[in-house]
Amino acid sequence: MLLRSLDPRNADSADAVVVGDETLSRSDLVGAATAVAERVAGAERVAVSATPSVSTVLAVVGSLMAGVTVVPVPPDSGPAEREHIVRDSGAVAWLGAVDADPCGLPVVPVRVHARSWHTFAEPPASHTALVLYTSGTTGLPKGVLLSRGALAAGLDALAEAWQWTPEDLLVHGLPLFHVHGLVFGMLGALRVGSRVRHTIRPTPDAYAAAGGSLYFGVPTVWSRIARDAESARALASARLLVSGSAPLPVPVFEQLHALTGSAPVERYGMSETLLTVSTRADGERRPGWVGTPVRGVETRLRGEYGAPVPHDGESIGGLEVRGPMLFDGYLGRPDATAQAWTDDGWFRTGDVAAIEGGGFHRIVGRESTDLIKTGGFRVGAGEVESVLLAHPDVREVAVVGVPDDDLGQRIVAFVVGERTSASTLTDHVATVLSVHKRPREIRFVESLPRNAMGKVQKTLLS
Ligand code: MCA
Ligand code: AMP
Repeated sequence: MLLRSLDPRNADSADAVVVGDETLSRSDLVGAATAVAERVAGAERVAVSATPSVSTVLAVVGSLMAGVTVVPVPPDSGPAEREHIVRDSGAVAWLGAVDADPCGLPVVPVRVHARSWHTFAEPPASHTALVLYTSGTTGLPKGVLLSRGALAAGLDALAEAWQWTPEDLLVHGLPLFHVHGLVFGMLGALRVGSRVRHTIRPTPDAYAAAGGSLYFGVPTVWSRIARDAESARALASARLLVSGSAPLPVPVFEQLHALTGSAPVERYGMSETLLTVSTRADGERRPGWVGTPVRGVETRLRGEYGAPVPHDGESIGGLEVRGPMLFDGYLGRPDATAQAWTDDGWFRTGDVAAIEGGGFHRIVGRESTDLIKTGGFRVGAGEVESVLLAHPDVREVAVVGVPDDDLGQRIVAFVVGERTSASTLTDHVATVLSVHKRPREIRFVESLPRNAMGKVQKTLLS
């Protein structure tokens, strides 16, 4: 059973899932999610506007019970991004409320107080549980197909690495439309059987007040906590503080260690691979390093033209992984799917790394400057550039990620064109794409640096 703790034979738990000020006992969750399952059973795929709410949890859990594939949609996505996700995924309905729908799909309500005790047969491990949309370097976001089997293997591997048990109280406030918040942070708790408390936003105050034993955050969350000594000290009683989705700066690691008395656990993952490398609850935690492969995962480094790179802790190469938690491909994109794997069956992460003889990994960066990580969100430069180019005041544009103390990288757009106000252009991006894809800065320039072939040299822009 994918969400093992929801087996009705298990003992109840009064506060199995808390989202903001909404609480579900385990039996509330099973009853209400089964009522959702009864309403959607038979549909192939449904879209969920994944607000941080109990309704989102019920929509996802109910669909998984009924063997219906879920397409989580960022609730702040603009009409063009939303339309792309809905059409590309083939979702046949919205499950739960949605603010605006450019596609006019029917809406199936999620009733928090409905109850059903019907039982559904467990769908096969090969069945697609989730289609998660994620940005590439160019073009529109692609749908990552994650099977039930991949989720189960991925969640068991991280539970083992972190000694995550039903005794834990997991706390986080991450978005429920990405792997980190939804898969690890919600489905993980429901598989392990620990309680989970979602704080709506991942603020230092909310984390400090939640009294968890296990906390998840992206580095931006941890650096904000490290700057708020009182909130950080309140986390001293937690068992594990886990950081991932982007590099955790070494000074933040050290401040957290000093303020809380425990060194954070760093781990590395991707929407396509779930979590593949992590430091362990019972192992070394080294600032700047993300640990060793989790159970079932193998990793290797490859140089240009596929030459092996030694695992000596110094040499860097393209990181390739394989394991039972990998995705099944990009929906409807056989070419992109084929390109993602090597001929001998390893997934190319697109990240550059070094691996020590003992198996410790250091993530050095991305192979392409066109994938930006801002506040832990993955944003394709090409996607933002296309939207800006469609604005009448923009003739040429280059979007880059510039180092930022708070966000890791911040999105900056270099624009050649009419010197319109910067907010006109950022607002334009937010009306088409998600809010976090807005450039933080627009810099108007006379021209973009290009090489002899006419290609923009992004490394000269910062
Ligand atoms: C944001 N704001 C802006 C702009 N962007 N205003 C003007 N121009 C902009 N370009 C607004 C916001 O709407 C917000 O307004 C206010 O500024 C503060 O925004 P921000 O600094 O972004 O803070 P935040 O909204 O608190 O966001 C920081 C965050 C967020 C909470 C850390 O970035 C976040 O939730 N990140 C998590 C991403 C994540 O889960 N990634 C996992 C991917 P207002 O206050 O009015 O709303 S999965 C993954 O990576 C793999 C699998 C893995 O390994 O985990
Ligand atoms: P996403 O698809 O949003 O899951 O983003 C995956 C990418 O996030 C990876 O390819 C890495 O570039 C980055 N990432 C995730 N975890 C870490 C980490 N611990 N350190 C450095 N980069 C990370």
